[in-house]
Amino acid sequence: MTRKMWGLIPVLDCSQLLRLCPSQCKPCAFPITTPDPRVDSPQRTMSDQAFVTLATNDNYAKGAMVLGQSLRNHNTTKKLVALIGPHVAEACRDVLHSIFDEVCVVDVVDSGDAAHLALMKRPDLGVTFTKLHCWTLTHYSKCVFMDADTLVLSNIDELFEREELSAAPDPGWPDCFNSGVFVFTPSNETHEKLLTFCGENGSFDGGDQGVLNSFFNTWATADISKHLPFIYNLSSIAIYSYLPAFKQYGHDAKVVHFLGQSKPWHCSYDAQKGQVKGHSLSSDTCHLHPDYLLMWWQVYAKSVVPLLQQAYGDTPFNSGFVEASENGKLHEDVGEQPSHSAPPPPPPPPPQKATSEERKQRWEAGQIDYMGDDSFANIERKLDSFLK
Ligand SMILES: [Mn+2]
Repeated sequence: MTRKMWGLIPVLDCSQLLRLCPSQCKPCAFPITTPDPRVDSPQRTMSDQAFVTLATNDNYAKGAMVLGQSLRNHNTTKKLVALIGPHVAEACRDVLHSIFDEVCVVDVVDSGDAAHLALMKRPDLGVTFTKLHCWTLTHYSKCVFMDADTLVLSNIDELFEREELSAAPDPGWPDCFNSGVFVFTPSNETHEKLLTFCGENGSFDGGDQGVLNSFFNTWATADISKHLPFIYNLSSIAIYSYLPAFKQYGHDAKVVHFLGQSKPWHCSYDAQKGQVKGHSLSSDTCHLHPDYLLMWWQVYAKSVVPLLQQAYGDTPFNSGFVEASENGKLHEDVGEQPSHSAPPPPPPPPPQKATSEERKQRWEAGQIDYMGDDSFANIERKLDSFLK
């Protein structure tokens, strides 16, 4: 099989291989780039390919709604599929149905199949097994998986020109790919292999990214065309670790990934002022880039909240909005504690005025003062003075 043959020369990409081929055998390389004949007609291609996301609870469902809406806003021609866990509320499912073409409930615990067997061996990997379920969407010829904490900033349908498994480097360990955005080919065979692999080897990071990197373990070296540019999975954490690069290339970003513990839905939003507020006055969410955070909330406020209001009817739900009450003060609509109309106060100051050396040491130890000295605005100002 041609596939196997190419597998023996893993360090070369397609164009390098083509250069090595004598002209008469050039057609041999075609299987790599020629699309499957079944997907020749554009009509067929449209229904044959899908963006897929996953929501295991109502919060991630909100993320999935914003992601789906952002794909629609940028006129994708692909189908949209949401995999959901059994605990997602009925009203959220209704909203997902109005944004996505297909909503599939995945209950690995109840499935009684190979996935369930694998889960019994590794109960810690429940969400991972749910995510791996995307490989069973065999009525699509190719899919792009996107985490529910991603946001699309422009049309990215060109990703479907890539082959399995294409993904962008992880900012923390760039020889691993980040599994928040990846191109894959649905296949029951691959799904079974992944489950077996998972049951036998577990995951080195406790999640799907560890499993997928161990399984697709030639990603870092075999084929550069499977390395998606970083702009298809720009994590807000990476912005701070290499800010000059962000200033240089950030405006090309196509997908933002709100990686890490704090998510956009942990904040609240003042719709009147169009401002995002940190959750419970913590500085936790401050590493999320303010512009992208605002974009997420704008999509959510404009397109998702009306659908949620319709779906929930008279039942109260947490919209995440802060509203002006009669006395003119702001309060969160279902929040436990009132938020202040003034911006959150900075964290307690360090014992004495930190010298530039001390600040550098703290930065390198990961103690970043997002609200104060190391705030985005301050770093930007400093950079601008260097780059002038
Ligand atoms: Mn994520």
